[in-house]
Amino acid sequence: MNRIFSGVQPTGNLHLGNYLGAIRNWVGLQAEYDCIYCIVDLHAITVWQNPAELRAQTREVAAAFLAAGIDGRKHIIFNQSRVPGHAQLAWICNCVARLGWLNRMTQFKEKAGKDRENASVGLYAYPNLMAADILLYKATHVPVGEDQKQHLELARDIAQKFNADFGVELFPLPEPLIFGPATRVMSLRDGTKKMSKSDASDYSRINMTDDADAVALKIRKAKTDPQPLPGPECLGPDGKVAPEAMAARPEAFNLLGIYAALADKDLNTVIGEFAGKEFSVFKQVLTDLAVATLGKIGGEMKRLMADPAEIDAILKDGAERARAKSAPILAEVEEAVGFLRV
Ligand code: AQP
Repeated sequence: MNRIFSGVQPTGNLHLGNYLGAIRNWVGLQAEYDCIYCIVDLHAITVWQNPAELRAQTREVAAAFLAAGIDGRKHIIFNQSRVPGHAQLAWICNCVARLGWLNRMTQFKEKAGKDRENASVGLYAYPNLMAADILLYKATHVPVGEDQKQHLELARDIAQKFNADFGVELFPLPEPLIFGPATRVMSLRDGTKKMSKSDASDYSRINMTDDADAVALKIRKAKTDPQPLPGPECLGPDGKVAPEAMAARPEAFNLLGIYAALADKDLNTVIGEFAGKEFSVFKQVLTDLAVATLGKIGGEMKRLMADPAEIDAILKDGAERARAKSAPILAEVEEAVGFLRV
């Protein structure tokens, strides 16, 4: 059976982008794949995390997985630091990957910003750890948002170079799985920036645990423009929204994209449905749909987090099974590299 690996960082404020761009899609993959869903706490500490909050945030992500419908008994849910193989294989990936490859990673440039010299070495080497996460289980498919495509390419390059350097066919080349209309959910305050956990403004995102009033308020305050909603005239000859139309009204298309994803409809259908309508009307419909979808999940997350015993048991069991699955693969890697294993 093909195997999925994917992860979410426990960096707090899980939001609609994490849900529509990742977690929701992962739920649907369970029927077809052997799934390993990881709370990547080693990745999280590449930027400063308050230790007490990190623990709570780790449980929050586990709660989101479970509440969204991931089956932690049939598949695997665990936190990365419980399986030392991730760090061990990451070191080997550090020695396989080339500096030039990492220098091209756009996410490091964005996250390190102008203060590059002060960024952690971990943030720079982050893509190598991500490669190790995937390769440690010989995952064949990785569901990723647009923003992670470059890192997955790097994981493929590392797998290929490892196989070539050591003359083995050890790692399969992992394939990306990219999903529908809400692959990239943008900030509610600025349609050109992605919705993000670390945005200073809570009004930029809808959190998975926001209650109905908070969701309504954030959608009401979401940035728009003075024109009514766009219609089919915004579509280009290829039937997709023309790039100029998108660039001219990023907030409008972001909200339409969110609606399409929540309603499980094609973006063009949604554009046809709301063509020429006022934002006030559309925002009310969007609010009702967002509350109906997220309300149930957020409620279940709060229930699980109130008594973490259930979450902790799932994580403990998941980590044990992840260690068991990864151990023979790590042994094969060590054998290929030439580590003496007495
Ligand atoms: N805005 C988004 N739209 C669609 N998908 C998104 N993802 C994140 N933001 C969006 C997807 O969620 C998964 C988990 O992301 P992550 O925890 O690894 O961190 P990230 O991509 O760095 O997410 P954030 O929310 O922007 O966190 P910060 O602010 O900490 O950097 C991934 O599959 C990601 O694609």
